[in-house]
Amino acid sequence: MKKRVIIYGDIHGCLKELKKLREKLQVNRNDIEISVGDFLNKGSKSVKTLRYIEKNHIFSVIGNNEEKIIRYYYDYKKDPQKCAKNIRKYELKIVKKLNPRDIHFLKSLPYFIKIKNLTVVHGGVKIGLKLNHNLSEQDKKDITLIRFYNDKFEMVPYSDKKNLIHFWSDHYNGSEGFVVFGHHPFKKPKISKYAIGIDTGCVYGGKLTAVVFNFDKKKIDTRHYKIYQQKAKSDYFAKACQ
Ligand SMILES: [Mn+2]
Repeated sequence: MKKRVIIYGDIHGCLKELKKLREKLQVNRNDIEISVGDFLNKGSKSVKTLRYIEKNHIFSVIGNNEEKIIRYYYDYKKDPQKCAKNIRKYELKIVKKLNPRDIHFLKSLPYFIKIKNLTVVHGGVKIGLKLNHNLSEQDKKDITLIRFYNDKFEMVPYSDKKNLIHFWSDHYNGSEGFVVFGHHPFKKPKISKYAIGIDTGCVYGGKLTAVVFNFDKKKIDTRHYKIYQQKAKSDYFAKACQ
């Protein structure tokens, strides 16, 4: 049987859509499945999704939402009342449900996964960044949070709306392989020369996207991939915010 590498965009607790997409893909034991991170928070089935991912041996890199929930878990343990006041209701619900095993799983997630010439990260790869095992705290932040550069090619926070000039993947030169990423929701997968963004906003009522590569012993053919999508049943985030 042919081996595939299947990569899922931001799931954000949309477990129903993940299961439907896996059915469409007819996932089998020869496949390697990877999530780009942000498989929890904002949607309705965060903790169930976490346990489903672990149980089904789906690999994942860490997203900014996993990092945030880990942080809140310890804040809550330290001072439940203060934490409850400072975080969102739907985040508090998740934090209260997590057990030590869940936290152990979240803390074990890497910042990048490389399979030959294919690289998976949550946000992206900043110009000049080398993905190795000596990442600084700043590198880790950049990997999970990068979206845009300003006109001087400096990373800018997403709130700095007037300086969101260049999207990172349009200027990435392939130095760390072909990158599959999530984090920034697009209407359609964001296709650049050496990268593809596959967060298509499932939790906002968009779609859950998977990109599929054929896995060859020598190399992954990154020019020929297939996209599979599952439409969201509803705008889960809007519901969570009510
Ligand atoms: Mn996300």
